[in-house]
This record gives sequence, C-alpha cells and structure tokens, in this order.
Amino acid sequence: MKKRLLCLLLCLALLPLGAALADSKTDMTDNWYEIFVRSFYDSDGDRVGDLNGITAKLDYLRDLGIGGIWLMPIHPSPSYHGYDVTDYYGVNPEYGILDDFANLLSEAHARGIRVILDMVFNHTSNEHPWFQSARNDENSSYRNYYNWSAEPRGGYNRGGSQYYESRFVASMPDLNLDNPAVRQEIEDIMRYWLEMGVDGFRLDAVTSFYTGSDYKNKEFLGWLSETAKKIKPDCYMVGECWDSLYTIESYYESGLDSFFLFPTSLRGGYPAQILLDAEQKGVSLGNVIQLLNSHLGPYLQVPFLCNHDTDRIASALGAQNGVTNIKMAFGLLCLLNGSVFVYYGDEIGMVGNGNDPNKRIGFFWDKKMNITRVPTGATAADYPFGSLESQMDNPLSIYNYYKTALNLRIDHPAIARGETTVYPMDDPQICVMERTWNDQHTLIVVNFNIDDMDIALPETAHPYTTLSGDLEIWGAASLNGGILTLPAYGIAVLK
Ligand SMILES: [Ca+2]
Repeated sequence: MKKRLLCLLLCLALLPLGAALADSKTDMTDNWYEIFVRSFYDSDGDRVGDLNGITAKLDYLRDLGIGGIWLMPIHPSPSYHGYDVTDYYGVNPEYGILDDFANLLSEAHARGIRVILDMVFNHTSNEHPWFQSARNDENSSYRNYYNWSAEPRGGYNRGGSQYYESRFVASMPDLNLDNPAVRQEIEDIMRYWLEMGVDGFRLDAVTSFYTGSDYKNKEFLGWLSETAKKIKPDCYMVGECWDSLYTIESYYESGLDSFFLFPTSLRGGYPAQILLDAEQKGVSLGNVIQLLNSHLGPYLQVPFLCNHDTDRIASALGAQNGVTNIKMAFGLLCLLNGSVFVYYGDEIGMVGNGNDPNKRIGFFWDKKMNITRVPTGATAADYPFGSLESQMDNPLSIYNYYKTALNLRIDHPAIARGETTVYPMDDPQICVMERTWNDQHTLIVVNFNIDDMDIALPETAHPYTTLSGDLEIWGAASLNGGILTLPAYGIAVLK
C-alpha cells in the first residue's frame, strides 16, 4: 500500500500527466445506469423497448440521480440480446434508426447525461458479412479476420473445410485481434461513434480477447484505450473483467480507465457479506473500503451489485425477506469510492434469476399492459415490489431509497472521490469515516445496530456541525451538539 501511494505521489509530483490522470479520474466519476434497450421503455406501441423510449425517460433518470447511461448493444444482431453484431455502424431496426440515436445523444447531453455504448470486439455474429465471406471463401480478404485451424480444437467449431475459433458459441466467431486490418476496422468503428458524440464504451469480455493470455489482453486494452483517447481525449471506457480483485487490479495496468468491480456484486459481494455474514459490521465496512483503496486507490473504481449476466440483487438477497437488505446493500455500495452502476429496474426491486432472459425482463413503469414483451426464453416475470408508479409517492419504497442514495453522492462529491479516514469506534456495529476531496469534507456514519443509537462523534480535524444527508430505513437521524442519533440501519452524512 505504501509503495503504491509513493508511486502515486511521485507521479503527481514529477509528471504533469499524473495530475491530468488524477483530474480525469474524478471528472469521470459519476452515477451510471445500465439499460437493456429492448426491455426499458416502448415509445411506439409494438411492446419492444426502443431508443426513443430511453429519450422519453431521460428526465426520470436525471431525477433519479443518474449522470451516465450504458446501453447494452444497439447494433443489428440476430439475437434478442445483441452480443453478436452483424453491423457495427448500424442501429437495430427494432430499436429505431440512427436519427433516433443522434436525438437520444443530444437530449442526454442537454441534461448532462453521458452515453456509452456496449462494444463487442471479441467476436462478431456468424452472420456478419466479414465472417460470411471468410467462411465461404478461403481466399477472401476477410479470411484472416478470424482464427482458423485445419484440425479440430477446443473452442473451435467447423466452418467449411476448417475450424474457426468461437469460444462462447458457434454463432460468435472470435476475431483475430492480431490482424492489423481488424484493428483498423475497430479504430474506424470507435471513431465513427465517438465523432457522432458518444462518450465512451463498455468493453465486453475483455479477458476473452486472447483466451488464456492476460498479457495479450492487457496489450490490446492498452491499444484500445490509446486509440480511443486519441480520437476523443475525455472519452470514458469500462471493461468487463469478470474476475477477482487481484486480477482486476492487474488489468488496470493496461491503462484502461476502469473495470467493473465484480467483488462488490451479488450475495458474495462485499456489501452483502457485510450485511449478512460479518459479526462486526461497522468494522467490516471500514476494512472493505481500506482494502479496496489499498488495491485500487489510484484508479477509478466501479462498484455495482448486479448486471444483465447475473441474478438481480433483489433475488440474490432474497426478495421474500423484505426490503431492508435490498436497500441497505445499495446504501453501502453508494458509500464506496468511484462510479456506481445501477442495473435498470433494480431501483424498484425487480427480481430475476435462472436463465439469462429472466434477468432482462421489462421495466415495470405503471400498468402491466405497458411492460415490454418478455424476452425470448424467459420463464418468470414477477415484480414483488410493484411498479415505479406505485413506489414513487411512498417515502419508504426501494425507489425512493435509491434516489436518495444516488443524490447523496451528487450533493457530496467527496463521497465518491475523496480520501478515506476511518475512525475507530468502541461499538463494532458503527462505522464512522471521513472523506476529503479538495476543500470538501464529508463525515459518513453508519449504524448497523438493530436499535436507535446516540453516537458521540469522534474528534476530527475538520469540525462537523451540520447533518446534510440521511439515508433512512427505520426513521430519521438527528444531530444535537456532538451527539448523532441514528436509527437502526441508518446512514447519516455530515458537513
Ligand atoms: Ca418500440
């Protein structure tokens, strides 16, 4: 940890680039929202979510406290999910036309919301014209866009007289990312979208670019990052490295802005473990934050609870057990450094597990008849906490908890960006920590006791006199002199 800190300090002291990196890290920090376009909101009555549907809900997202959206693949594709692309320059006709996308971009930007696109560069669809040509003609100029073998091999499928690499499924042939022509195609694709105004990319399956070689994956990620930043210096990139904290840490060496922090997700993730497993929950929260910062301190962290590939967090925590854990897991997530990502529908406690389509069902806005069509293959579509409309006016709803938590991060920028000091407390069920960023100081207090507690605030260099934010589950916090009264599972923020 000390060595890392020293390196960072040296960088900041010696290189103007170091300072620029530190600035860009905090500039990129935001509250993000992942959208499966097909299942979000249908604007034209065909029961398929579309781009204009997202545009119609931008005010909702802004109000929720969202500053950026990640759109799952919007390109033409034979599958319902879109992770097998047939045209990287197009828009899935079920989602709309390119003009709709350009309009979404400009309306999002007008509201201060950034838009990043899901880019699948590991593989194409087997229906992509590149693959069709490569498969049907061994002399095609596209033949070396893919990897071929004369002999059967693991991870390869038969295509014509030979076998092509296709690690996920036969319909997703892996691209030959060593081929300079393929890299040129990828550069052209990134340029096209970035010049249109897209704010960056979510990179799919980064550990699969070169199966079995982290070294080559990182080299390619470094190239992707460098290439994109040359086109648009302030673009933002986040990679899917579905792995341990240690592997994720090593992937940051590639130079890519960020990687999803899978160790914060699901039942085995830090927030759920603190809530459900730890005996000394207050102490554990402080330890987790120090652990994350010791590994990822110099980098932009990207904690999240679930995504389109995982069970939904409400399912993972057991929706039948009630809302306290569902709320509190998100409350704790929002106390971590970096950019949090919310999967659409988690803010109303949507559930989903089992097969993939179950995790990607339609958002429940108001009436059941307005929900988008169930994705092909889904076997369950249940909404245990009701629609957004039914939750909006209920101050105790999951929706209002999410909204308060996200807006707390907007109102107190130091929470996401600041250096952490954890104060030791006599009660191991209480966590008190300070976040300092530039001249802003924020004190965060969490009470994991099942009773209201009167907490004597520790002595701090900066005086905290104002209760400026409160995430309530069992009632409101209050501050009298140096004593903070905090109900069970309450989170208070002081200035
Ligand atoms: Ca539609």
